[in-house]
Amino acid sequence: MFSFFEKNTEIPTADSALPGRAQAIEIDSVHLVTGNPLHGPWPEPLQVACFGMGCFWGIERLFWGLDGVYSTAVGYSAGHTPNPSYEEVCTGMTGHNEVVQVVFDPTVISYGELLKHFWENHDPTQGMRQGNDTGTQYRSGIYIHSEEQMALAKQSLADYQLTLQGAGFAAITTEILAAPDFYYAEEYHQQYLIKNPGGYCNMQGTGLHCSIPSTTAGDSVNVGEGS
Ligand code: MHO
Repeated sequence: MFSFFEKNTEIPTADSALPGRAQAIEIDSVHLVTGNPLHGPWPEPLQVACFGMGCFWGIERLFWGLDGVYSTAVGYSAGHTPNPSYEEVCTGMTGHNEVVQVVFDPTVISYGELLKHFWENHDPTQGMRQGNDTGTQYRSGIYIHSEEQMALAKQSLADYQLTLQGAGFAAITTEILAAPDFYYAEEYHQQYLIKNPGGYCNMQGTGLHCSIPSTTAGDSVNVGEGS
């Protein structure tokens, strides 16, 4: 549909972004794979992580398959437009990224382990693109929910940058932001690859190993400072 045009590679300003709407998209309440709720509030000790790694269909499947992951959902985040539609996100005029919200039990899988899966399953050096998918909605992003997540994200970025550099890759373009609003994507996008077995999956890593980050107690970081 957009093949004759260069897809937008600049995030619009809040003023130039599409206006969106107050009404949230309604989606089913139960995850088709885990059987758990798609919406919070989440019982203790569950925590929330959020990642942008390109087209969200394959990325959601990656995370729902991990031990300790309670629920996942796909949505739009890190842009300006409230409650956007997929078509609006595809215009590049919402500023949103395609993201996966991961609800996990940290006593079974750590945030550091989720980060390892994040880095190893996409190419974080591609800017406003992931493989064949081009545009600001395919950028690499980590949207953190706590200072601990921020510290681990920054540490793992620095470590993985060295690994990538050693293999001849360019600089990491991943954005690390204090979790912006998360808007659920339309029902047909939720657990898409269960509804459409054999459907499009553009998940491709660099093939380079990432070690699991660990922070020392007392690390002090500024949430929202960026990477
Ligand atoms: N190239 C894919 C991307 C889908 S994804 C949800 C398509 O246009 O169908 O961005």
